[in-house]
Order: sequence, then C-alpha cells, then structure tokens
Amino acid sequence: MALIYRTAGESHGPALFAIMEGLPAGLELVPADIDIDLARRQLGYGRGGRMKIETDRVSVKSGLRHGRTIGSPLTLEIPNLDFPNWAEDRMAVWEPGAPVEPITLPRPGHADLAGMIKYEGQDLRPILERASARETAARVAAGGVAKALLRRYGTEIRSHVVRIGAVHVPYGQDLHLEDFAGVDASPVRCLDTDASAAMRDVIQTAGKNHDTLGGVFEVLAFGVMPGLGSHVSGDARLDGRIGQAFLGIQAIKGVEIGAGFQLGELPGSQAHDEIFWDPEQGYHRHTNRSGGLEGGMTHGAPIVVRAAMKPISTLSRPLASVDVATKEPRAAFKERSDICAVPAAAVIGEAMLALVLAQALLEKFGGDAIGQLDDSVARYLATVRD
Ligand code: EPS
Repeated sequence: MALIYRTAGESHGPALFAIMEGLPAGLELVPADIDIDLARRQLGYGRGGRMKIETDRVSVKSGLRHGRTIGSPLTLEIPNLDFPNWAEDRMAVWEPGAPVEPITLPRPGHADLAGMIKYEGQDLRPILERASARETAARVAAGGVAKALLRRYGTEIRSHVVRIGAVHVPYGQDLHLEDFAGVDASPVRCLDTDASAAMRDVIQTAGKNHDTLGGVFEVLAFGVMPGLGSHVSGDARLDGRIGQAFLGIQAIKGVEIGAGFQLGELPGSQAHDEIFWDPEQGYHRHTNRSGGLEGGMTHGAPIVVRAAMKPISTLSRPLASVDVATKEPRAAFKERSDICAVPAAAVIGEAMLALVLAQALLEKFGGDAIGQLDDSVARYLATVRD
C-alpha cells in the first residue's frame, strides 16, 4: 500500500492532527522520534510570543500498540495550548458564547485575500487559521515517523540555514553527516559561527524596524540507496515530488536541487558528476552537482535541496490594504507573529524530504510487515554494488 498522509487542524483551534496510512506493521517508535523534531521546529531566533505558549508534544491516538505500528492508520495529535487563552469563542466549533467580529483587512503576501475571494467569505479568520504555518507542526510529527522508517535503512536527514536576508554562507558545500552535530546549538541553525551572529543581528534589526526577514535553508539526506523514484513519468520523478513537497511549505517561493540554478550557467563538462567504480564503494562520484538525483531517481549520493522562504507577511507596521467590508484603503490586519521563521522552516524541510523518501521507499519495496520490507531491501541492496 502506498504511504499517504493528511493533516488537519487550525492554528488557534483545539488541536492539530496528522493521519498516516500505509506504514508497515511492526515499525518501532518511541515518543522522542516525534517530540524531538517538534521541539526543534519551535526553536530559532526571531520567533514570536506564540512559541512561549506552545510546548508541542505528540499524543498518538491510533495505529500504535506497545510502541509498534500495527498497519492501521496512525493518528498523531498536537494540542494547541493557545486555544483556551483567547480563541475558544473565535474558533469555537459550535455557536460561540459571544459574538465574534470578522477580520476584514487582508495582509499582502498572506493567503487572506485570495482565500476569502475563493470561498466567497467576508471574514479572513477561516482562511488565515488554516493557511498558518502552525499546521507544519503536524507535518513535522508525520516526518518524525518517516525518519524512523528511513533510519532503519541507513538514511539520515539534516538541515541548516544558509541565508537570512542579506547574510549568507556559500551554498552547496561538501557537507557530511558529522558536520551537523552542533547545528541546533546555533540560534539560527547555521553551521558558521560568524554568520550565525550576523544572521541574529539582522533579525534583531528587522524586529526593531517592525519588519520581517526570509532566507534560504538547505536539507540533505545522507545514506540514500540508489534507485528510489522513477524516470518513466513526469509525476513519478523524485525531483518533481521533492519540489512539490518543499513548495507546499508555507512561504516557500523557490527550490533548487544540487547546484540548481547555477547549472544553467555551466557547460556540460563542468555540470555533471563523473562516474567511478571500485570494489569497496561500488559506483560513486567525486562531485554532487546533481544533488543526488539523476533522471528523477536517487543515484546514491546525498540528496541536497535548498529552499527560499519569503519574509513573514504579518508586519507589525502593516502594509497598505483594503477593508473588504467597505473597500476603503486601510492598513493590513496586524496580529502577533514571528520576525523570522527560516530556522524552523529548515526543520519542516527535513520532514517533507523524509515523507517523500519514505513514500518512494515503500513504493519500491512494499510489504505489509516490516520484516517483508527488510527482506526486499536486503535483496535489492545485494545487487547494487555490481
Ligand atoms: C503564523 C503566525 C504566528 C506564528 C505561527 C504561524 O502565530 P500566532 O498568530 O498565533 O502568533 O507563531 O506559527 C506557529 C504558531 C507555529 O507553531 O509555528 C502564521 O500566520 O503563519
């Protein structure tokens, strides 16, 4: 069965949920597989007051028995601790106890206006609640499960921030798993100490100026077996599926794989990764401009994905907008928000890459029980070197 997942929940509703179906039975999980990533997603210099309110922890509601999946849909719940603080009426699932004023001032850059037009509404609340990046907590929870599955077959996923506003480190460096040991200790999840300090400074300045900042993060998957994905149809190509998964993260506007846009500048002789073979390593490359993907398939080198995040669209000094009730010019809606969430987005990127790779793994090897999957993977890996 294919692995599918879906999230549900609003930012200030009672809870967020993820349901995953198609996981093999017998996969061992511990709470930390999910909770550590949930906590990592809440970190990062530049986050707003909401992160002091929430302490995201998963509560598993189905699909797990005695720490092992049982083949049925896995339901993950993350409560919104802010719901009782101010949203019980605003987000009441039934008639509210007191009347709730509509929000009528769409923020440029947010889903507010397009969503309101699409749903023929006069209140932005139902749109902004689901468009909010709070939803990504549920994806990160599902990603924690996908990571546990991938880890069993030697794949580890890491991320780091390579740009905040104008401050950046070189993109596409030759990084190894060990290089990421201390990345979460950086307040902006950047591997370079000087750049971390400079990124922190620009976020602080943006905050003082009532502004927000975006940036670029890179996600890498190490220990990926060759042959996941497919060259046979456009929608089966793994590059395309990764692109969709990353562009589906709130505020992501650009995605590159490997050398990405730089490949458009290079001649073929400098753009591709030459092929070598020796008895110890089997097939291997000395470069990885392809970001681990050729012809829509993994080829065994690390997968390297970069994504660009636009600045947060809720500004404490709001941009020009129009009141949708009166059509009068007004400043956009202003609500508590973050100044910069790129470090958190990098953790979300890890989850998205894990989910795409877990889907590709299960498509290739199938199996209802984890032992069947183990056997199929082992049989295949025995063929890969030669
Ligand atoms: C968000 C606005 C802020 C962020 C939120 C995403 O929330 P609030 O309006 O409650 O202050 O903090 O992110 C999260 C809550 C989260 O868990 O990441 C938005 O509008 O997208």
